[in-house]
Amino acid sequence: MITLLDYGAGNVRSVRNAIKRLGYEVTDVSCPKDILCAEKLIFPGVGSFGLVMNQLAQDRYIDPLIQRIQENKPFLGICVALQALFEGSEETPGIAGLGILPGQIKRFKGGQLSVPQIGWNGITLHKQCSLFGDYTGEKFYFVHSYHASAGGVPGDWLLATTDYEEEFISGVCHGNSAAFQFHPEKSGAAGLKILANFLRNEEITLSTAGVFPTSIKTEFAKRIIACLDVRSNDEGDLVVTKGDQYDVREEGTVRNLGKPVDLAGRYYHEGADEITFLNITGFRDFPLSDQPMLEVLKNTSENVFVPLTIGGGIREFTASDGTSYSALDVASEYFRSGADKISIGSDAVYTVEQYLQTGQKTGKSSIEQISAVYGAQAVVISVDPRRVYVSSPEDSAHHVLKTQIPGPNNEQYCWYQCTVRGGREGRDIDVIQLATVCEKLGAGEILLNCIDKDGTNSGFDIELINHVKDHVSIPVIASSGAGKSDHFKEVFLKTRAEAGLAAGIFHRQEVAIKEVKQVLKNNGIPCR
Ligand code: 1PR
Repeated sequence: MITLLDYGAGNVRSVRNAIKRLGYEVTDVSCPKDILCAEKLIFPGVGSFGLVMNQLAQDRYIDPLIQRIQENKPFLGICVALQALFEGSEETPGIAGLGILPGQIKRFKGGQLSVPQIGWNGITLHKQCSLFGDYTGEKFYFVHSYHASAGGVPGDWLLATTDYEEEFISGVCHGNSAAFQFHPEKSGAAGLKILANFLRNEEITLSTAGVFPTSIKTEFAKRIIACLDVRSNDEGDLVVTKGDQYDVREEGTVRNLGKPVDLAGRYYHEGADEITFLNITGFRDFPLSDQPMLEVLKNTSENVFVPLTIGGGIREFTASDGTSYSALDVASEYFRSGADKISIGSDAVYTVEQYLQTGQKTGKSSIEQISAVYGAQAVVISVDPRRVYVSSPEDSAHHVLKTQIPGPNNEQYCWYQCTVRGGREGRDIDVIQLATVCEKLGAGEILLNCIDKDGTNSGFDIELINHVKDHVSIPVIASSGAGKSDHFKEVFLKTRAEAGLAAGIFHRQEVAIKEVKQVLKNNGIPCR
């Protein structure tokens, strides 16, 4: 029986699912005594440092946690739970951590690489640890803006470090207590192996016999994401569909490219680094009454151990019985059902329009509310822009760029207009306004679609991606237009996008994910 410290924030369903998948029962901590009595305790830290520490204090869990670790009882901390072992964090100054390890958690400075770090990275082991078995350089999934600096951790705790422009602590271990900055439950087979070793063995063993630190270079990987646009077809079944420039109907009927749970499972086994579901009719159907979509998420998270993003319909809503739901309520239900990140489309556009009128943050927008509770890294903005050609930069008040792809009347300039309601309605706001304000409001990542390119198989819109990347410091996912493996190579060689997303070529089995990865490897582009 494994005990889980779930204090109700974020996605702990995936940890639960991973434990169950490995054949163990899970019980929850319900009082301070459970922390001391648990045979094995897993603490999946989700949310901000302050939120975690305040919740632990409120539940009177701080002293038993410290006591458990001091008494050397099996303990595994994940992500913010590693950070909580330290004295405090720049994320929430003035709030004390558990103080088992010295020093403060710091924010990544950011430079060439985006903050948060979202994606797969390797580790350098500083000793042999039974949790890893024979480590041969597998990558693990990280998602964080704050980190413990390498150097400050006592040698008897130091287990693993990772480079992300600066070297940080990715693993600590002392006696039977271990904690990782990465998410084993989201790191595919490599992560499940760590969890299995923790669950199976009575004790964690450490040894410095051998050559340490290991010489394996840690390298941040470019992600390949499979995207599933989901909606009900005319028979009422939830299907994966795919449009051409957002038109998902063929001869009047909604294209059916397969069942969402089956396809997601297939992509996981084929090596997708992440899976995104977009509920493409979410703008008109209220997601919380869309139980089949929530079931899709729940069922997928039982079998898929890489990050899951879900978008569609994240906004406030008043149901027919008069009950009001905030965007945070909708997002929370998605997180509880297994999502690691949520993606906001139309509502982000309306939020930015309002912000541009006043220049004031209200704290009430979906982006701000969800980011405050779940962290910036959990909030993706899905942008649906289309090109608007102009003859000269003076012809528009928007962010205009000179393009190598002239317009129908040989125009040499264009700007990218944001749309809402699945591309049906253009708004007077450009992609740079949208991306920069969303970053300011607390978004952690941009999913950059392109209506002109969607479904065309003609390659990503390199100009658009560079245009956005030049204006934001959060990660950008390049989306729309992939037609062959070389398009991923092109996007990673010509832009600084952190991830490439595709739908049609994967659904139609024209290109396999492992083929894409092989092309990246052959061209020296790091990938998992
Ligand atoms: O506005 O918050 O309810 O979110 C709705 C979400 O649904 C948005 O993220 C929006 O992008 C998406 N969406 C709405 N309508 C459509 C449609 O296709 N009719 N799909 C749609 C957007 C675009 C990509 C696609 C890539 C790759 N799909 O996600 O997967 O373009 O395609 P490709 O590789 O085949 O070229 P809200």
